[in-house]
Amino acid sequence: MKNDSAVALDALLARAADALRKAKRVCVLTGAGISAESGIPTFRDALTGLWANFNPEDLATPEAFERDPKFVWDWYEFRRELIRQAEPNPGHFALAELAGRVPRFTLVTQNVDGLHQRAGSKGVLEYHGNILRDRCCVEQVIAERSEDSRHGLPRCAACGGLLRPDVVWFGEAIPPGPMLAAAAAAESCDVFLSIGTSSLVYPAASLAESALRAGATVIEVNPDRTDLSPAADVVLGGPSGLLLPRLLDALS
Ligand code: BJW
Ligand code: ZN
Repeated sequence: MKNDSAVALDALLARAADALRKAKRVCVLTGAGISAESGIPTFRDALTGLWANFNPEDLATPEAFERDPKFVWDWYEFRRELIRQAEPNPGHFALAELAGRVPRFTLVTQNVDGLHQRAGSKGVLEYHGNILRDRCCVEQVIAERSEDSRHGLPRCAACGGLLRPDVVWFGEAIPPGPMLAAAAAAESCDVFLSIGTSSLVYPAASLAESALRAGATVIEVNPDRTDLSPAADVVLGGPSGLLLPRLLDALS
């Protein structure tokens, strides 16, 4: 026999599935939590998070990079290696499958790890860039590394300028393409899913707020409560690698 909390979770999954069944447009926002079960640490976990021993301003800002590019690059190279060795988990695969089950589907990710694409998701809007690409600080374009930069700091093959990871740091603008497409999807969706994000970082966190204002059903998937939880219509409390496949099952 199922205990009370299992019955309550079944009822929440049924409500979420019902909203998805009726939806014409679905918008999904994912954060670091969806990749946690692939072995990639989240940012804000006090013990295991990527910033557990650092101040974010010492690592993820243009000022930090200007001050000490080697220190910042070392952190990114360490994370790139972790990401290259990681595999998408059932949460990523469930979202790739969900795309085929609803008429219009937009997947916005704050993650820079490319795991949604590796799970088969198409047209992913990379809100905070992609850690595996290099960008030239001089030309501001995606760039190849020069041959002779294997030992020191990575340099652009075309102009010799310093390279940086193609991600969005604090104080930097979101790339306009993903930003506009994500805003349009959030404002026009019937169902908005917020998965594995602490909902603390803006403007990404404002997407759920836009969806709420526009009258969408907002579903949150997260083992912990967030600032979004009180406003969400359905809160599925648990890991996305477990709950998203169950949501798909409830849909069929
Ligand atoms: C699980 C799980 C499991 C665990 N299953 N879940 C308005 C108000 C206040 C501040 C601002 C504002 N507007 C802008 C700001 C400033 C700033 C900001 O938001 N600061 C806040 C900290 C207050 N924003 C910016 O600076 C942004 N830029 C900007 O606004 O520019 C303006 C501008 C305009 C025009 C010209 C110039 C400028 C840029 C933000 C960039 C964020 N960048 C980072 C780093 C990316 C590169 C890298 O990876 O190194 O993005 S910071 C970091 O946070 C990363 C993430 O994408 C982002 C969000 O984190 P996320 O994904 O939510 O992770 P966590 O760790 O916080 O949460 C994980 C969650 O998963 C938890 O809830 C767990 O419970 C859960 N979980 N296991 C499901 N198995
Ligand atoms: Zn260059």
